[in-house]
Formats: sequence, C-alpha cells, structure tokens
Amino acid sequence: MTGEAPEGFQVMGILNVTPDSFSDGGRFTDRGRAVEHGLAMEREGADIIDVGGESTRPGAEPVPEDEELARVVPVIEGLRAAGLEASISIDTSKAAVATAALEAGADLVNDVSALRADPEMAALVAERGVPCVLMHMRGEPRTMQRDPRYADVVAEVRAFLEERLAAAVAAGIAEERIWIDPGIGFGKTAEHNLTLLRELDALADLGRPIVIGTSRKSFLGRITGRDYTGLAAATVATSVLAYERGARVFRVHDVAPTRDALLVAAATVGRA
Ligand code: PMM
Repeated sequence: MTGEAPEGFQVMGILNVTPDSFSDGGRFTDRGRAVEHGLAMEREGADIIDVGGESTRPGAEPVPEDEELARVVPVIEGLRAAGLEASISIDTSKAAVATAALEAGADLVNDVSALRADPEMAALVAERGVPCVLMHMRGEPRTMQRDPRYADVVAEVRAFLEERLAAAVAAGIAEERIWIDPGIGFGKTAEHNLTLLRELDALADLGRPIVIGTSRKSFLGRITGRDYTGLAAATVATSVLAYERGARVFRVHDVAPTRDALLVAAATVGRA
C-alpha cells in the first residue's frame, strides 16, 4: 500500500493478541480465534486489521520482545494463509517486532511512540518504504494517566506531531506515507480527549491523514455510565464527529456499525 491519503475513509479493525488489553484482552490469545476474528472484521468491511501484541492500556507493563513476537507473528501468518486481503498494520514500538511482522505479511507500522521508543524503528520504516502512523502520547502507558496536564492540549499535541513528522522525514520516510494520530486516552484526561475531538481540525494543516482511536475508551464509559461492553454506539458517535472534523482512518473494535455510520456521514457532509 502507498499510504496516500485514503479516499473517503478507512476502517482499521482492532485485533489485540494480548491477555490484558482493556476491552478485548484475553479474548484472542488463541491463534485460531484471533485469525477468525480478523477475517470476520474483514467481512464486516475493515480495510486494515491492526494486530497488536503489547497492551498500551493505562498502567500496562511493557512486554518482552520474544513474547510480543510469539503473539503477533503466527497471527499475521495465519491471516495471510487464510487469504485475508485487507491491509495489516502492526501495532508495536519495537523495530524487531515490526521487522518480523512485515516479513510475515503486514503492510504498515502503527507506532504509539511515534518512532521514539526504538532508535531502529525510523530507519526500518524508511528502508522498507511502508506507511506508518505517528501517535501522540504523553509519558508511557505504565504512568501516563497520573495527573496529565497541558497548558493547551491541542497546540501541544499539534506541535508534537509536527516535530515527529519532521523527524520521520529527516530519517528518510516519505512524507506521503505518514499518518498522524492525536492519541486519544494516552496521557490525557476525559476533558483533554473531548477537546482534541472538538478541535481535531487544528491538525488538518499538517497535511497528513488523521487516524483516530476512541474505541471503547474509558472517557466514553464515564459519559454514558457504561462499561466497555456497551460502548459501540458511543464510539460510533465520536467517529462521526471526528470524520466531520477531518479524520480519515478509524481504529475500532466494532467495524460494521462504524463503517455504516461513516458511509452515511460521508454521503451527507462528503468532505472526502
Ligand atoms: N489506542 C490503543 C492502541 N493502539 N494506536 C493508534 N494509532 N491510536 C490509538 O488510539 C491506539 C493505538 C489502545 O486501545 P486498545 O487497548 O483498545 O487497543
């Protein structure tokens, strides 16, 4: 895939192969079930399947490299062996995991550290010529939700993404292959998340496709009074609002309702 700005929008279905992700942790640690779930999301209309082997939920401990490799590589191989045609992204901050994932059939790298965690990652993405997602995160997952503060969350996230975009280009990554993501829930209060969604169009002039991941996150639970099992409609609402403010790639658990809602949003306001 080229990483060119998607026409319309793309839905990225979440496939966490972890025992502890906050909403689907433990469900897909079995390889066969994980592959089946990836295929099911493709049938529902996912354009990309995002495979991750390290939970980044608040408080999560880092996962050793060999463990992360053992989780994701067989699943990516299994998806390709089963004939999955959708793109596969590898959700990792480790260059060795990204390397093995690309070898196994992944097409792009989704790095929540925006190429900061592993000094080898930028060179790998540049050399392989694959698209990558650069996401904003304040701190690290283990501690990021301990009283995050910003003077101006939108300006600070924008400045961070601008700096990471420049660093990626300086490392040899083609600008047209870079997507940006404000990192909803990563070192942010519920109010920060809502402000970023409300003012998402402030990222538009960076000129890159905007990825957004609100799916089943706890700020939606706080607003609706539901646990993560009942947050599909709340997630859809945020996806539509984000679409209207310029987001084009939607990382979600609930692929079918998100896709339907975005098709209607695109037909109605059609900013694509
Ligand atoms: N959120 C999570 C994991 N990876 N990647 C991107 N690009 N954007 C996100 O918002 C994001 C991500 C955490 O959610 P999960 O535990 O449900 O996977």
